[in-house]
Amino acid sequence: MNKGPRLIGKKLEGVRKERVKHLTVAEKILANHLIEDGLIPGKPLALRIDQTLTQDATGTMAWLQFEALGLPRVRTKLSVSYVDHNTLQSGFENADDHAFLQSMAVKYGAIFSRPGNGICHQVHLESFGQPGATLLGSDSHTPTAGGLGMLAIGAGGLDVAAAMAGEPFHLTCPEILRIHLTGRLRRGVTAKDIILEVLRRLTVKGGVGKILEYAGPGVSTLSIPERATITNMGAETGATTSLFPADEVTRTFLVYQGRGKSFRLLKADTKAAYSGGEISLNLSQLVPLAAKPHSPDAVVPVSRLRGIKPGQVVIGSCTNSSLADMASAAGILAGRSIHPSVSLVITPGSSQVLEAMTRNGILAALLRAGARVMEPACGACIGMGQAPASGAVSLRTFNRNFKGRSGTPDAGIYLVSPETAAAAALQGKVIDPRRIKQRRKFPLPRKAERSSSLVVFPRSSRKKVDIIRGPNIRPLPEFKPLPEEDRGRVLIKLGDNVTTDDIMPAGAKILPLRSNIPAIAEFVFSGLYPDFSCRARSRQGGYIVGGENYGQGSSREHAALAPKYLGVRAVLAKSFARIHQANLINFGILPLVFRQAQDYDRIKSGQEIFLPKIKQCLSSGKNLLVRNVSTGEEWEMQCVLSPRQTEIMLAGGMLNYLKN
Ligand code: MIC
Ligand code: SF4
Repeated sequence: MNKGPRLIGKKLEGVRKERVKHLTVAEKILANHLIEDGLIPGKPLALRIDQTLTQDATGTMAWLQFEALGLPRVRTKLSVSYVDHNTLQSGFENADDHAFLQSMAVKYGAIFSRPGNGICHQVHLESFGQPGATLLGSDSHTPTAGGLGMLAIGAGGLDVAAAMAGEPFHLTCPEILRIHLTGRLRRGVTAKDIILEVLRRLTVKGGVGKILEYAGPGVSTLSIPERATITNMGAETGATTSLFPADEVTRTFLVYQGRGKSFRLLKADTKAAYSGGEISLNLSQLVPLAAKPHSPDAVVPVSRLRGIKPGQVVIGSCTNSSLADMASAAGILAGRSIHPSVSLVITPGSSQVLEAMTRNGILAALLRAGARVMEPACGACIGMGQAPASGAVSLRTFNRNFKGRSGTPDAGIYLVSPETAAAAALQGKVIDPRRIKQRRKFPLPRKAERSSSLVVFPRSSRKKVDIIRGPNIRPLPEFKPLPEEDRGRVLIKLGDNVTTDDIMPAGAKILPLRSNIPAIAEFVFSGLYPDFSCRARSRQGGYIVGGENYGQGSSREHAALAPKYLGVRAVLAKSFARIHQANLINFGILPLVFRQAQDYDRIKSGQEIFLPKIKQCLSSGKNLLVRNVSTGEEWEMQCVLSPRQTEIMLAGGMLNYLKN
């Protein structure tokens, strides 16, 4: 394996002189934003954050947390608060959240993107992303902006609140994996197939601890929306982020968006070394791919699914909702009608995309073909409407197909490109989209229309702003510092790759409770174990046991905060997903890692566990002793914390730590 720079010294000056000719794109941005510590893969890193992004489902908590820090204004160069997840207003809750978030943005100097303006990642790409800058977002698909050459990282709401307060973002320094692209995509093969191929090779945990940096001659053949599809869904590998260089294609996109001034050329140095190794991918050899239910890495060629009959096809989500995506679907569907057994749902990514679709005939072509067109929002991707029929197959251009996420527990969700989706909608069965030869070409505008009617910019005057706090906005729960020792029952024992959707399901019924922790806590693990919250309450909390990659998927801190509210004090797992592990620490839940597989086998659900000398072990960096009181067995577990994380744990969570 190609070992990259082990150390970029503590002093940035030293870095610049010594290594300036041999840096990767990611290293260049990291080096420009380092606050302290060196760039040593696996070691702690503190980064200056230029921009933040919050969305409504994670944002209400993030903004409550920011408010609790008592600052008069955000301290970033730019912070945007989006409303895109909870837009289905079937009760007062979501509307309450929207009003709260708008008043918070006005009061604290953030830009507010109103419901209907679009999905945060698509809008951020169009309107705010900047090559070479850093972006921290309370959504796991924040790396979408990496398509523009921005170092964009997903995190829990509390980390984003801290960044809005001007605090650095702390993370473990990732390795950099180079993905070397050669060749050019053939007709009918798309950027979605590139990222599905990356997922097939890396799996849902192959990116953990890494930045995926794209390079090679294939890069210049990809447009920005295509690059953004790839960096968006790189999140499914568990990667810290994904990143493209900023080149002439980037400049053209920014000029198209009327933001040419934001451009800055950014490329890796020829002799740059990649600490995480290299993968080569010849775009010319790719074929249309699909991820089968229920994991984004269950990837097979579309040709192997031939004949499967979907009841539903959905084109949209932050992965594939650009104008080009809409145009390619319309190209297949124009002048034709969808199959009578298919419901076709289209969700454009932003109001800019939707407006352009109305101008150049795409919208008319899709409507005439039989599409149901939704407002620009997350929608079906997060189970906010459009749940498929019982046992149905749904083909979606999304990034996640976890069981039950669609709102229908026994539906089978396949993740595909817009081309594959449109072809299936037409035929009523899965076919290789390359078989559709006749396509209509829609002219794309030379310049994007940038309406700002749905964007509220901060006021310059300091007029008093009242925060609108409807009954759905509940105060933040408070938590006590860590105890010296702890005893409790194992509430649940789980296998590998447990998702945050498993822990804290979303969907139209539960999402509106994101601002109300006592209410949402009732739904922890409700999809898999409906009695979990009762069990946790009756046992005054306890422990969760998990396998590998516990907490993969979303950045939702509710997957830590709600279990914490139910009294969960430690999660014992074989390994953790990055964002979830940080969220556990932020809310004072111990993330304990099994040192050997057989220790996992020593625990059963319901058994009693004792953890002695917790504080002492954490403070001295020692392993924690775990005693299974029910069997008398003892073993040690790791709790790998940076010195700062140790202080956060001891304080009982990040908010206590920051307030102190
Ligand atoms: C998701 O795609 O799972 C979400 C919903 O966007 C989450 C954020 C959330 O749970 O609010 C994410 O990706 O972080
Ligand atoms: Fe929204 Fe889906 Fe993207 Fe999450 S993955 S931000 S729910 S569109």
